[in-house]
Amino acid sequence: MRDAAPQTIHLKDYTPFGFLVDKVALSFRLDPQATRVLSRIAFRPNPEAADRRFFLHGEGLKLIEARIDGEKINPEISETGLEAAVPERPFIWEAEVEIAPAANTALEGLYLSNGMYCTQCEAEGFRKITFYPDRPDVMAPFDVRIEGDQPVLLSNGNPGASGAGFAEWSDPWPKPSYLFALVAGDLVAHPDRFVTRSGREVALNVWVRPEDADKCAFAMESLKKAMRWDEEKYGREYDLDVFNIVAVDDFNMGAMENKGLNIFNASAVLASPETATDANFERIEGIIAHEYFHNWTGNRITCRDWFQLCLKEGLTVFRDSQFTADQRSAAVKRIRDVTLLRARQFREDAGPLAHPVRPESFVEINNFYTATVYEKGAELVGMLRRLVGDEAYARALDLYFTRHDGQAVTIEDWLKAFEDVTGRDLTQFKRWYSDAGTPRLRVSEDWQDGRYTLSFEQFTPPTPGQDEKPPRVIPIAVGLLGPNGDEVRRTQILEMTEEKQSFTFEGLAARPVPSILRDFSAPVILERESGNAERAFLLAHDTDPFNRWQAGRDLARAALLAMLRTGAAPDPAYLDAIRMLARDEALDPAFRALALDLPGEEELAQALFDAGEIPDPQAIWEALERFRQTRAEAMADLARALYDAHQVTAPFAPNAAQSGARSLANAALAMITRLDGGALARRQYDSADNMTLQLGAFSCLLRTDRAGAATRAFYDQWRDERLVIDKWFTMQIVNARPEDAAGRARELAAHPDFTLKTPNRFRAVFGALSANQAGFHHASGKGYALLADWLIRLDPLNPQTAARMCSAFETWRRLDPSRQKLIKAQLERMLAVPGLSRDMTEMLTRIRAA
Ligand code: 0A1
Ligand code: ZN
Repeated sequence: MRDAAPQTIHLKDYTPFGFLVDKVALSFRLDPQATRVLSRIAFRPNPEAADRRFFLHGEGLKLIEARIDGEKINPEISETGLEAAVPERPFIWEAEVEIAPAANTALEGLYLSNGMYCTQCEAEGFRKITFYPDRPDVMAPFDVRIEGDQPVLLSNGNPGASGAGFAEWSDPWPKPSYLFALVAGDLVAHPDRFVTRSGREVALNVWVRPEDADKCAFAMESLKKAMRWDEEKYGREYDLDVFNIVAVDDFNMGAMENKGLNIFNASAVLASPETATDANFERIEGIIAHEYFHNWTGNRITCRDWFQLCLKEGLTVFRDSQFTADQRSAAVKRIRDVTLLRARQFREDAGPLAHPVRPESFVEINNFYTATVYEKGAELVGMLRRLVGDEAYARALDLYFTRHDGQAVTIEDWLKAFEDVTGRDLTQFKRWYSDAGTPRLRVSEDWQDGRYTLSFEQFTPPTPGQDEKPPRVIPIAVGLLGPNGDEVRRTQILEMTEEKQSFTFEGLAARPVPSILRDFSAPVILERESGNAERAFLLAHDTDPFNRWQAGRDLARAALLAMLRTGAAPDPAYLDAIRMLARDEALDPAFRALALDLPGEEELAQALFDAGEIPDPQAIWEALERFRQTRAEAMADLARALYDAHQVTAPFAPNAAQSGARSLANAALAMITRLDGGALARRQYDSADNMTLQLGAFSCLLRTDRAGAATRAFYDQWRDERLVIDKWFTMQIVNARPEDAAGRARELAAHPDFTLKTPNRFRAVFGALSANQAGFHHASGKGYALLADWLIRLDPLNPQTAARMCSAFETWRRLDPSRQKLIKAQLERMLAVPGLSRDMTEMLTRIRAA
């Protein structure tokens, strides 16, 4: 049976559930085809609720028996749940249901991954396990008993009795059902311990398949760092006797913060120097921290309803970014975050899928785990912190934690904590949560008699369902530099609240050069006419590392746009400036590597579109190629010197210093490969003792005539390491020439190692295809057709992952009529598939409506 007729859920319709839950007791008898789940739930009427209808969610469940206070009943069952008549007093609900984990390919609810039982309940997966009020504002303590012949049986909370074939768990902290978890399998532990600052001893474990036991140490170290950091920076301690992390191969997302039992996509936890890149290590550290931080921001204090998702996600992303900034380099982290925000969130905000950080309606909540909710949500927390200051931010968080511990709350509650601590009125700030779209900030300046005036004008383009956008509060961090490069005004936050507003600086000896939106103080698009001379000046002198990087980026972008518009050659101003920067030994190698990164195809396409032009993905790719080739030639000697100077001789460590050196060396290698045909890359490939260098060399070789041999060698070496084989799939497609990308993806989807069952593998091929912009948007339309074919195949098995990948089509309206027509045809074709999931239907309908 496929999904019921799609229904739109609205924020404004929220009502509390008619009953409170005092206790949940679950008992599982595991079996691949017929798992039995017994539930015993203590309900009592909710005095705050008007509606006493007793409806329990439930999907795909076979009800064996249901009882109220021991009396058998015959509830009315529909596709989405059941309804029963219940007493007007506390009562005990009991139900026994049967489910089939082996048949669950959607990876939501209880499923099997490589013979291991595991669960994913966020957002609405618990209803596929048993009948329950599956909504985040219903919180209860859970006791769980698992019966099965697997050696390891895990659930949330603290361990209780266990013996041959069974284990009991008890979670004293009231939690919503989306945080429930169960794992059963043949697993080994990588154990450790942590003593909290109040002296509580916590047993820590990373559970993996036996063959992965050597890839857990880094995750464990990251976990301990995160636990300490949350105590030191937020005063938050862990609250159970155990903390378990489990790695699973088949998982729709990165990881999940289930109380005391985090379940991770294997790619977000397993790492060894030979198999994981520096970027993988950094991602693992960040995700481990993210899930751990949810223990307070998400679990102890959770969301009233799914519209409030950003309450836990925006805040937790903000916290994990702070953590990474503290562990590594704050500047590098900020640059990476903003690059991602612009590539994903700005793109989302500018297209048919644009939605507010707190959406007002949805059909399928799984479609709203987006860059807007997560990344823009985190930016809003950062802006709040800037506006109130660090000290008030800390007090507001303390108030939020004490006031709402154990509750399911809203964005209003969150903002109220800030209002109460600071006395500020945050009504206008709240627009950031309700209004979609990226504000544009136009800047002009004036210099007269020692008075320097910056004038700003804000404007947010319309987004689906929202035409009018009143002005927002925008914290604009500004510093001023004097003509000799000295900073004459330190960073200050200009608080813009009007549509147009000016700020004047007095008493300056000479006309300054402004550094605007330092540290990217607000998620806006800055529109400013400034020349290359000024950009080069800021690149050389700005004290704000983010804006220094931005100046280089602006130079490159202006040069690339000029090439695209006039066929000009790459601008020598850029080449001079970048040579100087690359050579500057005072600068962190990681920063220099980031400065060598060019604006991506997405950024250039959107810039052209914003200027009223039609971006041609092929032309953009060609311009970037030409630019890279010219730059490689202009930097030939320097590239070799950089390469030699950044060879790491110390034993491998995935820390910021070594990974910075390796990324600069790999950036240099990419330039050198354009000139030496891959000779040096081949040497690096052969001698590499870690995946960062091996993969860096491999991706270079893929662009040379040594590609075939390298591809075979890489596969032969790594055929038994599934996470490395994912990279092998991806690399071949992202490095393919535009005309070859779809063909390569088609071949790889026919490879015996390809499977629809593992989202990582599906994304390794089709995520890579959509990342190869010129390849995906090849004028023939073959990229579009191929992706549509495979989404149609994936949808019946895993609608969630299929739906997420529809966003590859979200930019269609900015393309030329011919490509638009090709995409439209694929959208129609997919929408016409009988029984298409609610997930895909919602995504495709929204995209098509553009
Ligand atoms: N809450 C998790 C992400 C997550 C969301 C949904 C999932 O299944 C639909 C799985 C994980 C996080 O923020 O890490
Ligand atoms: Zn999260």
